[in-house]
Amino acid sequence: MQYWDEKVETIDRESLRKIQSERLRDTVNRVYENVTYYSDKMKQAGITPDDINTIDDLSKLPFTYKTDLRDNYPFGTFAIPLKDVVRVHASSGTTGKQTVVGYTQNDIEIWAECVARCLTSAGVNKDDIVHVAYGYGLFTGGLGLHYGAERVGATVIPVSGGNTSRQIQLLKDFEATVLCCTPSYALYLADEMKAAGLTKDDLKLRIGVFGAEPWSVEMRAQIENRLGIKAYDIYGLSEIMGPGVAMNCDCQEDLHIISDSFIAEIIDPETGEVLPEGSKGELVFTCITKEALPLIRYRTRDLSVLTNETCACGRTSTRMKKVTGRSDDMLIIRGVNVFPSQIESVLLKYSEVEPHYMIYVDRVDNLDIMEIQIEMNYSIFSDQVKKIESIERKLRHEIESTLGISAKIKLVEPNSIQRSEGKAKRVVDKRKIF
Ligand code: DLL
Repeated sequence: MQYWDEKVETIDRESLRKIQSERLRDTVNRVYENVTYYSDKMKQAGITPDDINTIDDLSKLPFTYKTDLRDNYPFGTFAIPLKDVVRVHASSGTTGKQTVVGYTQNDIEIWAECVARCLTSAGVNKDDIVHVAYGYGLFTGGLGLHYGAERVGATVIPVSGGNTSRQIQLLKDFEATVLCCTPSYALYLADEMKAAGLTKDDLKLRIGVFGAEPWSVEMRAQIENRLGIKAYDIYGLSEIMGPGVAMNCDCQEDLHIISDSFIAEIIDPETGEVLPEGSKGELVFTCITKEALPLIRYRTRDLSVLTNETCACGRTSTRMKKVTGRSDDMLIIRGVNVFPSQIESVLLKYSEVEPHYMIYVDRVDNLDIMEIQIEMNYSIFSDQVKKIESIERKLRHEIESTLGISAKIKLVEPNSIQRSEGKAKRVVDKRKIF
């Protein structure tokens, strides 16, 4: 069994709880002192840092939501002066605004350690050649895996996303042994390899590090089979750190959470009540080693199940089951997070259309596709096709630049989209992920 940091990874649970409690106390003190947003929220809840002694006191603390980051956009939730922030990343917000996250030098070091721990648990070592096809940039995927793989001492190929034929050429020529990308892109790569007349024997891949979107065990079997690799699930989210919050070990069962940096809870998404071990509910994370953005009880909206039983691999950390969905309406399309409200905010700018729309998502030849049907209003209904097409084009450009991915736009007749009496149903997701 390979460990990155055996002492911490196999620590007894009582000692782990002690470390978690100490770090929680320290974090709560820091945010109370340095982040007005947190001190206000704690005062409203009638608590001070003195009320938080062990991790059993965690549930006294208020939740943090994605909207809290948006309301304090861009840097209002940082717990340190901006001059000490060495890196910023961002992910989709629920409206036009990005959710901005920051890191100190120490945060970057710990992130690299977390990812190194994850990669090692999947069997990656310094002899590996790691092809990183997650996007580099504001998205945490590329740089997160990059620093972790370098920390392991592997040879990193920072390819970023896109240009599939070049990806295949590089995988072949540089003889990569580890592929890091979204699981759907791994299958798409397999399709394109086949089309180019290549088989898995033309590559040297042995391990896949796949995440950033939900995927099933059946999909894992398919990828493993087609690429001749063992495929591992890596989980994370920008707000908490990025990739490397949790990862499969060699058992490929659940995902080990880096429990000395992140405390996980499962709650009922409706009531907020903490649920007992083994229940399915929404994952909530508290960061206990972060300096720039130590979020407290962050509502991920991801649905999972936790267990504290020691794994067959010997690791004692809390484990989470594969994420099986969300408790909100966020979609992940080609690895990009999309909120229907982002589309709505674009539509509201156009007088020719109504904010009545339907999003159809499907997976065709292992590639996610999205069509958005939008109601035009009577002002253009009887116009020439040319005018309607020109509005479709404008909307396509603006929606693409807002979401970061392309979508087919189709304007439909006024009043043709079904109105709902309760919560509007705006998404039809035909991808059968689970
Ligand atoms: O997707 C970070 C990441 C990059 C994880 C590369 C793994 C690999 P965000 O863009 O902030 O960060 O999106 C976070 O993606 O709340 C989940 O809904 C989803 N997600 C991430 N990993 C997994 C996974 C990155 N392994 C959101 N399984 C999260 C299912 C995942 N969903």
